[in-house]
Amino acid sequence: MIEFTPWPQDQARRYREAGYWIDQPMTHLLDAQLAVQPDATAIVCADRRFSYADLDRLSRHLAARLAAQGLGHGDTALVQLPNVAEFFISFFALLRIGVAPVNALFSHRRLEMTSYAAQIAPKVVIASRAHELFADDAFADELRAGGVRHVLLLGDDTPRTNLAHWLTHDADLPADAGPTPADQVAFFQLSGGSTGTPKLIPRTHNDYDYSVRASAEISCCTPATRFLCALPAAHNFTLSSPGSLGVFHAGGTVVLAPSPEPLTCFDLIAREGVTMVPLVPPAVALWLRAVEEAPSHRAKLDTLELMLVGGASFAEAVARRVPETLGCQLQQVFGMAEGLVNYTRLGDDPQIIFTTQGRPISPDDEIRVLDESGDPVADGTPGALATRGPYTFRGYYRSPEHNAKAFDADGFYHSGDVVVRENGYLRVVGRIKDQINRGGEKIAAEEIENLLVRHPDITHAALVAVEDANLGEKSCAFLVLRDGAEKLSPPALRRWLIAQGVAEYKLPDRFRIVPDLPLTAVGKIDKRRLRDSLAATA
Ligand code: J2J
Repeated sequence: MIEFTPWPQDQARRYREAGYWIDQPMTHLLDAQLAVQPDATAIVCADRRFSYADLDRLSRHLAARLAAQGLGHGDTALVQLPNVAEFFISFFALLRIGVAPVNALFSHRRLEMTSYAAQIAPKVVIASRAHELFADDAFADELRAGGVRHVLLLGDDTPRTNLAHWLTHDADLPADAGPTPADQVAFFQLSGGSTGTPKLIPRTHNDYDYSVRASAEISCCTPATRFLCALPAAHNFTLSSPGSLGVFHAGGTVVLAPSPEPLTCFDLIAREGVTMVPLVPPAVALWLRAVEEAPSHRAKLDTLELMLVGGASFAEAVARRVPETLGCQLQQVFGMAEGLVNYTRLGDDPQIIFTTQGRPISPDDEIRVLDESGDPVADGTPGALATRGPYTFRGYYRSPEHNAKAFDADGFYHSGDVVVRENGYLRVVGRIKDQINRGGEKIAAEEIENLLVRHPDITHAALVAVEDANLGEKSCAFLVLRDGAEKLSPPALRRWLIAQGVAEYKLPDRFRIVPDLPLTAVGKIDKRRLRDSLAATA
């Protein structure tokens, strides 16, 4: 069994009675489609099409082969795949035999992957030869030496380790293989984080499945939904809000795109009759610009009905251009891999849709907006968001110290967001967590600061957000150098950081060498002053 912090019994009972937790493993979502429309298309991946029956069959083949190797309940997997059908095949295969995956992003590199592996000690790693880490065998060998039993690689030449080989039929699933119980961990989500090591979020079948089913209803997914998955498929937004899983639940089709680059996406939308797409704000800006510069593109978007926008703050003026320029409805989403997801509803007044980030999925999502001393603020006043509910987790994986800070005595998770609540709707107006939101990609300041001070010439480092017209925010590293150190150039610093194996989106966009870092009255680094100093010199 994989450890996690359970919900208190009275709340778990309440969530069952209300019909949120249905005590079914998430694989039920595929089983249901297999029963009613096995031949409907579940996934379009470049020139390949997978029916629900294909998805079921291939995931069973992989599950059976892994089960034959002795993998099952209590085991974990580390998966790193781009937006390809094999991501979903692997996901369902692992769920089928009760192996809990961490789905790393394709942009993650050695540091992130080794941190995840160290935390979960995976028995199997599923990755791609197309990723630099797996282009040769060095990292796979390192993983094996660390206890990983199987490394399966998309695009490998050797049958034994080629993922494609593992998708072929070998034996049927053993009768005693099956998913973990629905109230246990199904898989781990990744936290955007604000701490030194990337944290993992255990998600149970019951809680995640509820968020998926309810989201599919809120976004009106149906068998006719054709969903463009252009953001990383593993991200909580793309996976569950309503995400590919919500679309599978409704019996629709997921069309995979390698990235949100507008021209490729527009062609796919036209070719596949895409109706729904989730995007982060900088991608929306690219799509708007592409259509404004070449209005003939607009015709390719004829079938597009709904664009979901979330992950980072979205300016009202840009929100208003979505229906005007792209000809589809807008739904704002404010969610987090830890749980709580808010949506504007499709029938909401346009003013609500353009100016708020929605209201919670569930009537049982409890929201508190708190002042600095932890007391509730009046509606309309900004405050820190705290929440608990039927799909908001109760603790990061094996992180008692951080959990003691992230949760209060009532089990409310403090997300670090500053929000304003009015009529039940939330607007995200700021942040108290030490994180940079670079166009939806989250960077934990502490992780990069810890890395920077490992440089022999750097004694202190502070990473802060800088406003950016395209990405919303970029990052700036303030550095104090060792006495007598040579001046470090930004390209040299970036090269050094890349050599440390950190994901590229986490590289500071700017560097400032300073004689010292300003401190607050209590002796913490005064990041506000650092940010202000940037604004003053911008
Ligand atoms: C401002 N900030 C937002 C929004 C998230 C759906 C949508 C997004 C995520 C996600 C997700 C925001 N406006 N509309 O998991 O299911 C910032 C907040 C939040 C953090 C969570 C989903 N939507 N944010 O972005 O775990 O700061 O999830 O706490 O990556 O993103 O980040 P993440």
